[in-house]
Order: sequence, then structure tokens, then C-alpha cells
Amino acid sequence: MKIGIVCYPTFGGSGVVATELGKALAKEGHQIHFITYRQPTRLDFFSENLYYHEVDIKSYPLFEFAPYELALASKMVNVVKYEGLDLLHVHYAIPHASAAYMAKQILKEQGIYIPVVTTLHGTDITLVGKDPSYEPVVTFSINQSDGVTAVSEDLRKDTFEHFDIKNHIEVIPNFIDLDRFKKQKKEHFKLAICPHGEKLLVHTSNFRKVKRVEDVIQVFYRLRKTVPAKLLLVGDGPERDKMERLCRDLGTCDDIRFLGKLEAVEEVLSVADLFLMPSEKESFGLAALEAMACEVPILSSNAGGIPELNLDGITGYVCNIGDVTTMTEKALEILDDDNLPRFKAAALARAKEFDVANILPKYEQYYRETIARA
Ligand code: GMT
Repeated sequence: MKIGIVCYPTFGGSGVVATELGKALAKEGHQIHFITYRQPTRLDFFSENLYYHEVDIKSYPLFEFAPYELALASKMVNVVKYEGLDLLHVHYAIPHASAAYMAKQILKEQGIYIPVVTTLHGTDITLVGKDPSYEPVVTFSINQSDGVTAVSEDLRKDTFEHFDIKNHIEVIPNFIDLDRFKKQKKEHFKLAICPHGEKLLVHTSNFRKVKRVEDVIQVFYRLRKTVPAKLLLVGDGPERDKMERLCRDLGTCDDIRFLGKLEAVEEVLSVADLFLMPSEKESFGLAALEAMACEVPILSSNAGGIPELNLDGITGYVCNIGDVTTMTEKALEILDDDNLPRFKAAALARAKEFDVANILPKYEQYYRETIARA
């Protein structure tokens, strides 16, 4: 198939999933055309089946806000027409689904029919999408898509709850490339961070409010009174300054390192004993899956689709959002040397269920069905 993929080309989970999906489809022999405003972060090599079309957003003194959606729709029209695409797959509803609708209408006028699949990733529904300033367009463009997928059962449920959706929504979860995300031998790294055999906790996120990074620090602060430990915080975002201040106030600065954005996060995960994901909202939790693939158990909240991935008492523990007391107790239980190997093995076994080799055929099948239906 010849497939156009539209996504945010940034570090965010939806962009990562879209890029990895395109790469995996290209490996299977499909021709993949990325249509994005910048080269996707993980698309930095040559493959005969991968193409990149940059959306050219012209600015003009009159525009306080450059019309990205129009530039994107125009680019989609040209790529579909000149590359002869079979299907457009847009990731993150806002504004990609409505731009795709516009492109589809323009192409229809020219006698070209292009089916559109929209993948809902989370905040496009749970946070931004249901805001009254976007809701009518999000509802309309989801209903106009020829196929709709959501990354968890919980996100599917949420979408039906908050929007008047007439379409079927197929659940296709996030996936992982186990060749890249696997435990690597990095003992020297562990020794440098934990010279006295301390336990190593890791959190990675975009440091937005929904990630509740303050809970990560509060759990660490409490846990460290019982078990010698270190905490690595990977990523960057609006909450970082506040979190650095919290560390200073709690006197934990010596044991916490802010690493900023890291490309090779799997190297850090390879030496971790526990991954923390106390999010307020999380449609799936790709960052937790990446940790599990590196044999790291998960201490998480029960937000959104996380419990569909992190099995309570097996791959880690699932606690109520904001309950840092229970989270600390559960973290200590996981870190106990009598329990840790069992949790680590279960985390890896669970991650294997989300191997790209298992999930990719679901997308291929869904594309075929959508094209046949259209
Ligand atoms: O986690 C983020 O804030 C980034 C966000 C995105 O849209 O890029 O991630 C969302 O999509 C990922 C891939 O499907 C999911 O694994 C994340 O759980 C989801 N984030 C939220 O729902 C908050």
C-alpha cells in the first residue's frame, strides 16, 4: 500500500508511535509518505520506502497565527494526487483530522477518492479536544473519517462519552520495537549514579501538569527514608522549574538528577529498578511500555488506559491518582530484593505482548478493511 502519515514530528508519544509505525510498515514493503512540518525525530536515515514531505507554512504580516491547517491540507492534496496514495493515516485529531477532511473534499472535486484513518492518542480527546473551543470540529472530523482507532479501550470509552460519535472505533494499542528497547549492559553507568548499591528510580515525561511529576518527587522523598535510592528525571517541559524548587525545598537535590531530553532513553532504562508514572491522564502510557521492555517494573496511577498495560501486582502496582502514601508502600514492596526479580520478569513478558510484530498486522488489516469499505 501507499500510505500518507500525518503527525506531530516531536518527542511526544503520538509522533513517536506514528513514526515507528511508518518505519515498520516501510520494512514490510509498503511505501510510506510522512507529511509533517518538520522531519520526525526518529526518521533520520535512508530507506527506499520512506518519503518525507515538509508542510510549508507561509507567514504573512497579517497573520497573527499562520494557518497551519490550510498548508497541511494543501500538502495532503498534492501528495495524494502526485504520489498516488491509497490511504491517509492522521495521528492526533487536532487539527489533522479536520485538515484531512478538507483535503478529501478537494480531491473529490477532482475525481480522486482518498480514505482517511484517524488515530486518537489521548489529549486530543481527554484534554484539548473536549474543550468547547474545539469540540464541534473534533466531533465532525472523527465522524467524517473512514476509519477511527484509539490506543486503549479506556480512550475509546472516553471518546464515546464526551463526543457524539457515530463511527465504530477500533482499539489498536501502542507497540514497542524490542530490538531497540531491551536491557543493555550499562553497569558502569549504574555504578556512577548509584555507587553504594542504591536503588534507581526513573521517570520520563514532557513535564506537563497531567504527568504529576510532583508525585514522583514526593514518593521518592518518602521512600528514601527507608531505602537508599537515586532518582533520574528524563525530559523537559513547563513544570520543570517548579519541580527543581520542590527538590530544593525537600532537601533531595543530591539524590535527584534532571537529565533533560534524551534520545537514547533505553540506556537509562537499562539500569533502572523502578519506573514511576503517576499521571492524572494517560491514554496508554508508551513511556511505561518502553521501561517494561527494558525489564523495569512500573508504579503507576490508575489513570486512563494505564491499567490495561500495567497489571496490578504483576508488572508493578496501580494506585489511585495522587495517593503518594500508598504509592510509596507499593514502591517499597516492588524494590524488596525478594520481589524485584519477579516484577522485572513479568514486566518484560507483558512488554512482549506489545511487540511491533504483533501490532503491525492489526494496522495493515484495518487499512485493507477501510480501503475496501470506502
Ligand atoms: O503524553 C503526552 O503528553 C504526549 C501524548 C501525545 O499526544 O503525543 O501522548 C499520548 O499518546 C501516546 C501515544 O499514543 C500515549 O502513549 C500517551 O499515553 C498519551 N498521553 C496522554 O494521554 C496524556
